[in-house]
Amino acid sequence: MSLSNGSHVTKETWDSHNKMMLEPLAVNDAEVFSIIKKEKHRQTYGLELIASENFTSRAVLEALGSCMNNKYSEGYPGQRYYGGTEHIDELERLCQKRALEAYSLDSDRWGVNVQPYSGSPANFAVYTAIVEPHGRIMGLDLPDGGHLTHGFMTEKKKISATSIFFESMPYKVNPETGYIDYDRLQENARLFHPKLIIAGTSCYSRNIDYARMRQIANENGAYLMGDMAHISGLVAAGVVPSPFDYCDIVSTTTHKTLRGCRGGLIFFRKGVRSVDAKGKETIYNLESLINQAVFPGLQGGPHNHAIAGVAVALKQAMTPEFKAYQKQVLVNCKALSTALIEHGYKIVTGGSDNHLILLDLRSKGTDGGRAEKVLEACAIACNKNTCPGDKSALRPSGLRFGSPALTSRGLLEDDFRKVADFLHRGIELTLEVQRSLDPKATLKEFIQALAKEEKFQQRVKEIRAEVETFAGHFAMPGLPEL
Ligand code: DSN
Repeated sequence: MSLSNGSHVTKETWDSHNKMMLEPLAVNDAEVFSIIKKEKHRQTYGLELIASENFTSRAVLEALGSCMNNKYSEGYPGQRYYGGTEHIDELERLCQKRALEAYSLDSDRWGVNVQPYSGSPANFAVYTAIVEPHGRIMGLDLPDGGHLTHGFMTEKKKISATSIFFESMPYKVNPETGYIDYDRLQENARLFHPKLIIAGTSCYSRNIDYARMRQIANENGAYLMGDMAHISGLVAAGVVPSPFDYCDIVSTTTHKTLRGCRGGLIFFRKGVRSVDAKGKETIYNLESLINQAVFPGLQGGPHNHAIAGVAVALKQAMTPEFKAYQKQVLVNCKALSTALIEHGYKIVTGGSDNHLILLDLRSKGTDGGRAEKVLEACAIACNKNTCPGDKSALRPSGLRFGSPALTSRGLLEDDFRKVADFLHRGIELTLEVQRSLDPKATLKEFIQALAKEEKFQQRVKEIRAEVETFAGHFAMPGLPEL
């Protein structure tokens, strides 16, 4: 049978197609639905301590799951390569306006691009915009707490595209104190003459001295870019120093402390960059360079559903509730740090100014990889991380913990002290498993012993059951079901 209009599609198939397009996920794809449900259960009944993660709000997820997903809109508001973009233009302009407002930026002095798909593409867009191929970039080394995109390479291999397409010279933290070694950065910058210095981190628990980095950039005529991905929510709330006071460019993701959906933003200065001794002004030309680098340089159509979600998150970031949340993130992180120190652990730099801490397990005789596996089995998510002075990135000595996600669920200081107790029990178990093995046992052998030995599995079960009961008491932001 075919449709009366001559189509080759049968009525039955077409009715079925139309029904399929309206079915809820649970009916339409039980397999994906069930995986999402399992992940929802893991998030709800586990302790999420990954410093870069957060639980976004229901409103953000609704915007993200909206019809904005359907629209192509290459170009920028008012200058698109597709028709039908009037509402997309309105949305993108609103998102830009909110981004500037959330950081109290004057639109005559700053602009923003809200199209980057996430932080890594945002950073690469900045580099391609203002640094020529093989131009020089200095960022914090990855093993010292920097991000891959800040130019990571090893002795053997250039890992990040930043180090492949540009010349990267990292700066480091002082291995004794764990603080950024600004003197050494200054010395090396005088030799290397970078075009761009990046003030940003992925695992650093202290405030960055942006004034000092500005001074070093100025000595070399370099641009200073702040990558505030980890701390952008804290910056919006005004509870940590702002990179906007000193940087020419600021990049960020939108889903960490800012608590939106996944996305990226690039802020750039406009107007006068410098005035020479004769009073001659140099004007920034970052706006067109950065906009062109994002589109058409690196990306195609913007993810308009993500821009909608980011706009919602930025509105939330301007509320008193958000500021209270960010203050609690800091207090909770300090409570966690203090409780772990009381349990006898060493925290790199001795504490934290922000949302994360780095636990150094060297004095305990174990490492981050083994402890991460045991904690994961106990329904606690965190990640292994190198500590300053680690000889090998293959066996990182530390664990990174962050307070943003659990604070979004309503945990307070006493709850974080309880979290510290769970962590301590997990690490004690790690040490026991390790003691049962040859000191040279590999991580694989460690994991096998943990999974095989009845007495270890019993302990995991006990801790996990307590963690799940504890975590299950706290609200889970987001959509009720998924
Ligand atoms: N993956 C993020 C982090 O964990 O810090 C950075 O992109």
